[in-house]
Amino acid sequence: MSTGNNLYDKPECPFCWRVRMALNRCGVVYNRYAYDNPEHEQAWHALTPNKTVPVISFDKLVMVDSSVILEYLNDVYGILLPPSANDRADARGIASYADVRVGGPVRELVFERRERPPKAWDQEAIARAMKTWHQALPFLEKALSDKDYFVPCAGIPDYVLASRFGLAMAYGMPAPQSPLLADWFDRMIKRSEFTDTAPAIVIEAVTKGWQL
Ligand SMILES: N[C@@H](CCC(=O)N[C@@H](CS)C(=O)NCC(=O)O)C(=O)O
Repeated sequence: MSTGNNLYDKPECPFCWRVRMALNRCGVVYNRYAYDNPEHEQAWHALTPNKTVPVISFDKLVMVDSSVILEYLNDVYGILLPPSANDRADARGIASYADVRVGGPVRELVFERRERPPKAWDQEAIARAMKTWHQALPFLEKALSDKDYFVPCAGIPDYVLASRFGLAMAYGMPAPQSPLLADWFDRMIKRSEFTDTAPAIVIEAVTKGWQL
């Protein structure tokens, strides 16, 4: 294991990707290791009681949960959440909703389609995921309202939702039936912290755009 800042991750994990976006935005330089690379697996394993990714070590400080890492980065750099306690509470509520209500159906779709031939897909499960996805979006549309981002200049809730939207797009979730959210995502995909850190499958999907 190298000294300094080390991130153990896997490219397509939405929890890892949001952390990469935040690290990029905060200008943190780090070594990135695939957690299942035999050269690094032992170091990763020794650091985490959870045996999940992302795991980050900033010298002696080790963090094993993406929410903890994001909050820490905001504590240090102060640019990922708004300054007022009330606005931060709103932002955390949006991030939590996005993870559960949008993340759930996207995860279901990804698990159904990833590395499986279309013949093996459970079409009922896919239809259910797509329905739940559409049902989850109006709350977020209302929360975004006329703002460009969920927090000024984009931050934690934007990265949490963008990690879910990016994978949704890559795995063929239908386009959001919300011009406000579609415009928000268009803004997100132009940001360097998104393009510099997105999984290859998302970059490929972004060049094609949402399929209807
Ligand atoms: N609450 C954790 C969840 C992390 C998580 O579930 N990561 C998944 C990958 S997306 C994982 O490591 N699963 C175990 C594995 O892939 O072996 C966090 O936010 O960091």
